[in-house]
Amino acid sequence: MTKKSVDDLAIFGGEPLYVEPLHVGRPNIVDREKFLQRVNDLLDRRTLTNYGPYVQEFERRMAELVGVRHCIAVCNATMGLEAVIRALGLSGEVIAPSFTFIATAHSLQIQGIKPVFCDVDASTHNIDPDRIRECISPRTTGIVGVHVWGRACDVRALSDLANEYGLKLYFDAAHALACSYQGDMIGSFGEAEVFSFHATKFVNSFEGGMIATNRDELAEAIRLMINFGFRGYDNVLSLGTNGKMSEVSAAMGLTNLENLPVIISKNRENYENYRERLNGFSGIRLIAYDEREQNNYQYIVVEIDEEMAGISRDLLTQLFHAENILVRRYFYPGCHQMQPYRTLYPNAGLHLPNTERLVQRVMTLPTGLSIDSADILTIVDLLDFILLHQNRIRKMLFRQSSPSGK
Ligand code: T4K
Repeated sequence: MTKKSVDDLAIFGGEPLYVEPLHVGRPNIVDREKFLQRVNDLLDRRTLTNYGPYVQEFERRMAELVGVRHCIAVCNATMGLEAVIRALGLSGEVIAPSFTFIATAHSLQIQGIKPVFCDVDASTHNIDPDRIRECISPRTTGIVGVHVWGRACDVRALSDLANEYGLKLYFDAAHALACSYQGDMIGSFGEAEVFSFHATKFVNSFEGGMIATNRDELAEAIRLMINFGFRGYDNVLSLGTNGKMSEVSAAMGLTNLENLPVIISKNRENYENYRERLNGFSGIRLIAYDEREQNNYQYIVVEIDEEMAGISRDLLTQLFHAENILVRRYFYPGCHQMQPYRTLYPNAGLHLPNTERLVQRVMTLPTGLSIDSADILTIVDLLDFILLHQNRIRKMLFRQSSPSGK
């Protein structure tokens, strides 16, 4: 630990612990040689997009991994969600969590469908099936579950509810590649599930997404939709858009997918390292992964209990950022507090007590291939130092902010 006194903290003018920022979602880049070889191949072939061989291989490998009949590669997960929503014929209202990345809600609203925000379970962070019924109205056509942090939703309870009310159920599985629910791989549940391969995800294709489904007709409709509705040359069968994944993205995705075990093993090592070191910190709780399931461990998520820890998540974030350790407040402030939802549904927060509480408590910490045990030690030591000296830190911050400097 390099901080000897509170004055050494970067927020008070000390040297930041890191010169280059330490990120939560630094892209994992593995086997550069293999990737570049694939880039050379695709350049030689001059097939850059439009369902080329790498996209086909990527889809095939994903379908094998997930155990579904169809995997459809798309340019990003947001486009994937939009295509699923449209192909399912959803309209009116769809029940969605607010504790998620904004794309879950936007992919509905942009198609004129109201996301009706449902509260999450305080311990799983996932949509709470017990709160779904109160969100159902005559306009409800669907439910979207998000497997937040890769921890599976209560799929069974959600499926039962969807069946009972005749609603379509689909999943935003952006975080959940290579994770399982009761032993079965995520990707095979509901009507469809959508994975993300954004640069910040543990397996990336620069930008990219994959729709997984066992429904033949749905897959067919989505394939048409993401390719302008084309079936062969000069033959457009339906309304569509351009949601295709490029070959270079698929080359990156394939290369990273081949190295999935290496990345997961590093994520797990980091997770266990954090768990060991954070053990015993009052008011700081690292979320647990169910070890009976398959997990990708791509997020290191802590909940800060301000009363117990004595310090708020936001002050901690500020102190870490000053040190160039860019911890994140995912998913602050919650979709319902972002536009256009904040204006459209100003009272949504009244029904979301767990969400409101979580967005004030959650902090995600750096992990991935670029983080090693020395970084984790530095991060946890800094946390320890801050907690120990929090009273003095607050006093100094107060003095800094008061005009007289006293
Ligand atoms: N559903 C859920 C539940 C999601 O979490 C997401 C995406 C989606 C749907 C939509 O998937 P996509 O349509 O994106 O495929 C990031 C990602 O941009 C976003 O994809 C992700 N969720 C979300 C959880 O995190 P931010 O706000 O953290 O900012 P971003 O992308 O700038 O990345 C954070 C840091 O990582 C940067 O400060 C710098 C570093 N970074 C980032 C990129 C892109 C790099 O070092 N290199 C890079 O190339 O959103």
